[in-house]
Amino acid sequence: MTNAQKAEMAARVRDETLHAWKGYKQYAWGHDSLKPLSKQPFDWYGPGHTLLMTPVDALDTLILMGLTPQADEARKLIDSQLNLNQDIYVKDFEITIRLMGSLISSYEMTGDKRLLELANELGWRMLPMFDSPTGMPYEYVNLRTGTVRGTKSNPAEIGSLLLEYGMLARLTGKQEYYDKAKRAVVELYKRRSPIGLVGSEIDVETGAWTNPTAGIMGGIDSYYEYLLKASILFDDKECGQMWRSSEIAIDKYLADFEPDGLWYGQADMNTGVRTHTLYGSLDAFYPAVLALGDDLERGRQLQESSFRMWMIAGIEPEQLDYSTMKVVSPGYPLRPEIIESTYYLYHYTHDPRYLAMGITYYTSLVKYCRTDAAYAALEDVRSKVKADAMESFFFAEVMKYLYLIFAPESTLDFNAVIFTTEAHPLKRTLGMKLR
Ligand code: DMJ
Repeated sequence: MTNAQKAEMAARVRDETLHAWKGYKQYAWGHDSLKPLSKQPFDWYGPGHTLLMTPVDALDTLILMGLTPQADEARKLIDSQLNLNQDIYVKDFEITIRLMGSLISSYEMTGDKRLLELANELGWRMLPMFDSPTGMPYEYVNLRTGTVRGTKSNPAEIGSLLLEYGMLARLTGKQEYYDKAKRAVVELYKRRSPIGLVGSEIDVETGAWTNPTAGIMGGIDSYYEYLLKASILFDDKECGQMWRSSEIAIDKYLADFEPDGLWYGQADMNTGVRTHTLYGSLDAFYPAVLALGDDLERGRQLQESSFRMWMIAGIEPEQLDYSTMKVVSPGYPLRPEIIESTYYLYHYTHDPRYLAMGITYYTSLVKYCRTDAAYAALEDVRSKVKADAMESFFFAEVMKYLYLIFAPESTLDFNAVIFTTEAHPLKRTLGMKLR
């Protein structure tokens, strides 16, 4: 592709983002998200309890795309209306990655101090979640009272708070944020099996595993991602060591070399015996992690498998059994991971194959998910029947990564940031280091 062709693709992605944003604005302004088929607003925690999930999660994408009037209107709404003092039990993982991550990255991009104030308020309101006997967070915390719920959690939800809380510690000088999020990761890592794997569910009060299935799938995924990324963002040697030892166990027990290519399946965390051969849209984050962690060749191989998954139905299913190539979970909730990995691989290789993949994703999204109001998830990628949902990560991740594949590299200096698991870029250098 010539630079002019890439610029045209980037402009198309921006136009489609604007299309979806206009739908949100027209039908769901001031609410968490838009239901794109019924054109109704949706609030995660019930009517009257908005946390402005879409405008907050979308804000740094709007800024990066140069959609300045839209970014300004979103920022005004957030600055004046985001009310965190609500009697609701929120899921700490989702609120951290979607809200805190974007408030911090958007603060870094705009210098708007109100955004940092809100991130800090969210931080202290959620801090009681770490007050379990093990230091691993409960699953839910009440934003007004600080009371907690949910003793069963998983590695992703326990281990994917450190980038956001660590940056908040840096920006506010409150070391406690870093220490509590770091302790949660270390406590989880300490409970890995003798062969170095973690399971998919753990009791945060007793520290006992309640599901021993290991994998890189949803529920575990971003725990591994954050070990590597925290080691880079905070120059945290202990996280680096935890990542390297985990990567060895992942390679040994979860990687699966089939005749048609490389996949990652599931195994018992204690024995390493293969239990399932499932791979899905969430697993497709891993090529990006491999590339960032210097295993570009393996990242490229796995990306080919992810792309094969996408091509089965012309848009990816939530899960397939790679031993039979049968779809076992047919939905497509507008997931971004495969696009994220494509962006990383294009950045590192400049191989036009990844631009071609980007065009394929764009074409499929427009063909199967676009509605007159916005973009919709799919109930079933085989029938292409739509679902009445548009998650905020459509703005935060899908459109951002798609745009960055084609936009000039000067749009965002890849090497100057670490992307959170929700695609919020955090600045790598602040001239100040935590221990
Ligand atoms: C996002 O909220 C994040 O990427 C998370 O790590 C996994 N799930 C969604 C996107 O699929």
